Amino acid sequence: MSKEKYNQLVNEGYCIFENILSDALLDQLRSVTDQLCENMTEEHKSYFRSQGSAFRTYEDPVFAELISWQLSLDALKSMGFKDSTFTSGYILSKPPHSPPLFWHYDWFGWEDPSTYDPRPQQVFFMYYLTDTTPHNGCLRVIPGSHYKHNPLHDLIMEPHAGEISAAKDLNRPEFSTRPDEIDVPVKASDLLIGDSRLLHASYANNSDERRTVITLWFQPDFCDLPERIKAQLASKTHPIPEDWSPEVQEMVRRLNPKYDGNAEPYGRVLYQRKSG
Ligand SMILES: O=C(O)CCC(=O)C(=O)O
Repeated sequence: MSKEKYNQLVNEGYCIFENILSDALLDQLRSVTDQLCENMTEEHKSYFRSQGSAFRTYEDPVFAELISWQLSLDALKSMGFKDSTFTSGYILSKPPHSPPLFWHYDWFGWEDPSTYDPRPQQVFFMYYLTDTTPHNGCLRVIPGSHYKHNPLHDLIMEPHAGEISAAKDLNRPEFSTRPDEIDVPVKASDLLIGDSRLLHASYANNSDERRTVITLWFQPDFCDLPERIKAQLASKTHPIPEDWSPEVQEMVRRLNPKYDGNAEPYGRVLYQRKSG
C-alpha cells in the first residue's frame, strides 16, 4: 500500500504519482485539446478568462481512455481505496500570457458533518499536458485547508462565480498571494491527486505556450459516503455521449456511481465554518 501517498493526501490534501501516462496518450490528448481550443468562441474565452477554458471531457472518445486509465485507478487502489467512481471532467487550457486561476475549492456538500473528516469524499485527478512551473501556471495549494479552517475561506466569494471566472478584478482576494501557499509543479506524465475541498489556484501563464490541464472527478470510496452525498454525486454525473461506440461508453459507464436509494441530494452548499 502507498502509505506515504495516502498520508500526504489525507493530511496535506494532495499527492503525486509520477510517470503514469504514456507518451502516445499524451500526444493524442494534446492534439485533441489544441484543436478544441483553436475553435473556442470569443464568448467562451472571455467568460472563462481565469480558467482559460472549461470544456467537458466528453468532446472526444480519447477521454474514455484517460478516465479508465488503469495505472491511475491502481494508484487509488494502492492507497487502500476500494470502490472508486467517476462523475465528470473538464479541460482547462490557459493560452500563452493569460491571468492566474482564482483560489477556490470544488466541494459542495459542506452541510454534511462528514465533510470535516480529513479523509477525502471526492478527489481530482489532474493531468497537465506540459511540464509545469510557476512561470507557465503550475498549481498552488494551501496544505491542510481541505478540512481545517483557513482565513482565506472568509475572504473568497462563491467559487466559479462569473465575475471571478472572467478575471475582471485581479485585486480580489481570490487572486491574492497567501502566506501559507505552496507550489505544486509536475511533469506532463504525472498524476496529481487532490481533495476536492482543498483551497487551490494556479499561477498566470507567462510563457509563449498553451498550458492545458485535464481535471477528472473521482470518489475514492463511494460506497462509504453518506446517503445524501451519494445522491448528490450520482445526480451530477455527466451523461456519456450517445454517439460513442457501446464499448467506449462502457469504459466510462462501469465507473459511474450508481445510487438507487431515496435520499434527497444535497443542493449546492458552500463552505461554512464547522460549528461547535
Ligand atoms: O488550472 C489549473 O491549474 C487548476 C485547475 C483547477 O483548479 C480545477 O480544475 O479545479
